Parts: sequence; C-alpha cells; structure tokens
Amino acid sequence: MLFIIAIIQDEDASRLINELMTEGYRVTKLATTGGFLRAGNTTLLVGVDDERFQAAMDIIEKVCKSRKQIAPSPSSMVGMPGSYTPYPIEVVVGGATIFVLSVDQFVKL
Ligand code: 2BA
Repeated sequence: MLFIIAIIQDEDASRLINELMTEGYRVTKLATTGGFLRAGNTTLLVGVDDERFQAAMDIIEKVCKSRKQIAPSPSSMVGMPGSYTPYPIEVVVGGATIFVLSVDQFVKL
C-alpha cells in the first residue's frame, strides 16, 4: 500500500475529491496553509493499493491546474535592516505537490 499526500489548490479540491471517490478511492481532506503565500490550500491524504496508485495519480494530474498568483514579497524580507520596499511578485502555483510514502501497516479497528 502507498500513501499519497497531495497539496493542491482549494479551487481544484471539490472536483478532485468527487473524481477520486467516484473511482472508489478513500480520501481525507485537510485545510492547510502554504508557508510562502500564507494562503489557504488543501491537502488530500489517500491510501491506495499499489496496483491502483498510477490511476489515482492520473486523476490528480488531470484535475489539478497550475495557476499564476500575485503575492506580496515574502514577509521574512520586510522590515529587516537593509531590506527594500515590498513589491508584488508573480508565482506559478502547481498543479499539485505530491509526496508518496510506503505504508508499513494499515489498521482499521
Ligand atoms: P506555498 O508555500 O504558499 O507556495 C506557493 C507557491 O509559491 C509555490 O507553488 C511556488 O511557486 C512559490 N514559492 C514557494 N516557496 C518559494 C520560495 N522560497 N521562493 C520563491 N517562490 C516560492 P508550489 O511549488 O506549487 O507549492 C504549492 C504549495 O505546496 C506550497 O504553498 C506549500 O503549501 C506546498 N509545498 C510545496 N513544496 C513543498 C515542500 N517541499 N514541502 C511541503 N510543502 C510544500
């Protein structure tokens, strides 16, 4: 069994959950916040059997779109000695950021 941790944009969450559930995957949704933009995003946890892993990845790839976002300069740079006036920057937010872990044990009590 494999464990997919997928950080996605809020706009894609509802459709992705629907598509995964329709195909029989089990999904847990977490409301999360990106450290860089300090904006909300969504993290999905999906435990899958090895043979169904690639199909789940295909669904995530199909649904999740990259988007450009305008963000203020990282707050860590503002107000520091010698720092410059904050200016907006454009970043491309994935798609999806995905971590895949091997599951040692899966227990339901
Ligand atoms: P955020 O940390 O809010 O980052 C949003 C977007 O800002 C990133 O999109 C990237 O385009 C840009 N960005 C992030 N850190 C940057 C930096 N130090 N300098 C310049 N630009 C930077 P994505 O790479 O698609 O990431 C989307 C979200 O996925 C992130 O939101 C974060 O919540 C998560 N994420 C990405 N990589 C991660 C990692 N290695 N570990 C944990 N979470 C990660």
